[in-house]
Amino acid sequence: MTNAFNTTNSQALFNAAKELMPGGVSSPVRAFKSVNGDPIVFDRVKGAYAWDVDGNRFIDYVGSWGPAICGHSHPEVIAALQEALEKGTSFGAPCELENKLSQMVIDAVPSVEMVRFVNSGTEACMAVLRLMRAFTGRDKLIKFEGCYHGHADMFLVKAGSGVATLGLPDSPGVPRSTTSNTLTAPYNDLEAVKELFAENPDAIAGVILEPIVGNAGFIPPEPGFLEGLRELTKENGALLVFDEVMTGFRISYGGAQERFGVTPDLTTMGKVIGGGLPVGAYGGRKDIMSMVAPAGPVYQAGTLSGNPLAMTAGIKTLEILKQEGSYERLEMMTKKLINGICESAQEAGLPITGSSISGMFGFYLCQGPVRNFEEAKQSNAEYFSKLHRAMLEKGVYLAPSPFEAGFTSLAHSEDDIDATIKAFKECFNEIN
Ligand code: HOZ
Repeated sequence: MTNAFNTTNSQALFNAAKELMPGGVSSPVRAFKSVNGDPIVFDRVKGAYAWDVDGNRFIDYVGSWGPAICGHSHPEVIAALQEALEKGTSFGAPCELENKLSQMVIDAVPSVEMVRFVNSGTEACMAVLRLMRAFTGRDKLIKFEGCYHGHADMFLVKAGSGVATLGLPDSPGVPRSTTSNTLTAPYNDLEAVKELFAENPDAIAGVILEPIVGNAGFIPPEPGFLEGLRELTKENGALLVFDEVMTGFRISYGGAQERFGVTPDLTTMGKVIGGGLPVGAYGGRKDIMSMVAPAGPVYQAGTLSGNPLAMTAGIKTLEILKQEGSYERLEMMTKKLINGICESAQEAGLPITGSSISGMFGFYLCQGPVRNFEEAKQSNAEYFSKLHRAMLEKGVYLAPSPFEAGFTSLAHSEDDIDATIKAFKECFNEIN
């Protein structure tokens, strides 16, 4: 951490970027719009840290929005990538590494009997929806308010992440005809889902959700919610899809479905399985996945899908995670962090509610409980904005939005956690 917080170079680069790219960025949330500031331009990342172009060092709790679970630029991942690079960056043809990563995913994730690799979580969710519809012969879909399944048209209804961060209404450019089949319910509300099934008999292809919400802040499922959805979908001949883009290989090696013991029909993944390179995947029951082209008629394709670099980074990352004690460490460190944050806020007389599961956490600056997106919106956005800036100045990089989960990694040390809690404590006492 440096003493003088100077962001001259970041500001100059961001000003130039605004003329070159919409909003100066390649993806909206990182533009810092909801925290009333200009973004920090990164220069390099290593372990638990990020350095900006002005030489400031930050303890990083964004972790490239999830993939950096082993710590940034893990030496084993980098070494494996360097070796793979010598053999070429993209084959556009089958490669052995795809078999290896597929097998690892199938062995790990309870619902996955077959898998298809794509290049992002958005792609995985788009493809899975087509597959749900083809398999059931139905068009309608249930999603939850504040859940985010990428930026494809049919999911941009009451979506989380950047849509929630920027307070956007459902996006212009999305035809009503595309979203008319998207039904929404509040998260953790089984009665609402029951009603939707009753109102739309034999019309709903399936239910998709983040088994732990990470795109409206951090909202765990209430006991019985996931189990209830499993029963309801079965009763109504619909499919259950877990979007584990954030939670896959993060909540446990087998994802949230392993942790909660509820097995969906299909699962989407991304982030961690790419080990920092662009990868998404979808998988599930063999009878459903066998409908995907060329095994079956449901079309989906991608030039760079399954490329050797992405497969290599994914394989190495999973190998590291599989080592004994990884998830226990993530659980323990993250719990210590969130407890420290909440206690510091309470000591300063601030309302707060927060929680963590494995290496994922979040807090809301309100009394709580927060069980759904409406309740998440009660968090004090103005205070969060000041807190975000003050934490940056103390060398801690938090997601620049109250509607994004935080991520820890195996590289975060006790000292990092202690330093972060100390910084929070100071900020809570300084900000009024
Ligand atoms: N979907 C990512 C967060 N959940 C995007 C972050 C960004 O805009 O940079």
